[in-house]
Amino acid sequence: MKIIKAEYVTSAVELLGLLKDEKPQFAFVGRSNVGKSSLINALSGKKNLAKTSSTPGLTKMVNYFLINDSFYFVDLPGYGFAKTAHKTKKVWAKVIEDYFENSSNLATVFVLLDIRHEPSENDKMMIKYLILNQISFKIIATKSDKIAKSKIKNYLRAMANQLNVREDIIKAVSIQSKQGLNEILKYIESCVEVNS
Ligand SMILES: Nc1nc2c(ncn2[C@@H]2O[C@H](COP(=O)(O)OP(=O)(O)O)[C@@H](O)[C@H]2O)c(=O)[nH]1
Ligand SMILES: [Mg+2]
Repeated sequence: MKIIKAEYVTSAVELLGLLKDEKPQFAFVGRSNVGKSSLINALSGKKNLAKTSSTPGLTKMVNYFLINDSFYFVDLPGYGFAKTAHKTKKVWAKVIEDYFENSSNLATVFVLLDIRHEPSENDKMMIKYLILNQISFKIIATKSDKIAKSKIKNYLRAMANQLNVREDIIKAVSIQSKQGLNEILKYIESCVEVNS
């Protein structure tokens, strides 16, 4: 699949602003700075579609992008860096849960984790939340260009162990080397075909 059209549609800060539309949605979630906006831009082939870290305000919103007039990329707010004494307390924005609970047309959630870092408690909680709520998800290990090619597989295996998930749902991706981008596009294409 080639993305020939990608346009910003709207942003939401709360439940009321969430988009009501039948087209399938692919959501990108993960802590701030993990590379959500960059990945949306790289997949779309547009440099500034989703604003990257230089525009902090937008990272608190749910941002919708319509792709090829047929599905959405949804850039969700980052988890932030908040450290909490109460480990089990959910620290992600309420609008993230509002989004998951109210988007019946959610095709897949891409959970992004930096390939170099151990999964945080928030990452683990997010994955548990998605499993518990039977929401389809894939894990994306971002910034794979930051480690030696020969080590990527070991990093993915360690991440799968730490998260207690199957290795084959984790894909290494880089916007610099372009690793994994085509594979994600192919996956999205297969989901869109099923949904339409
Ligand atoms: N080296 C490298 N840097 C990346 C990659 N993806 C994102 N970044 C950088 O990571 C920073 C945060 O990216 P951004 O997309 O704004 O993260 P977000 O907060 O999750 O949306 C930016 O400086 C990006 O250039 C990647 O694949 N490789
Ligand atoms: Mg962002």
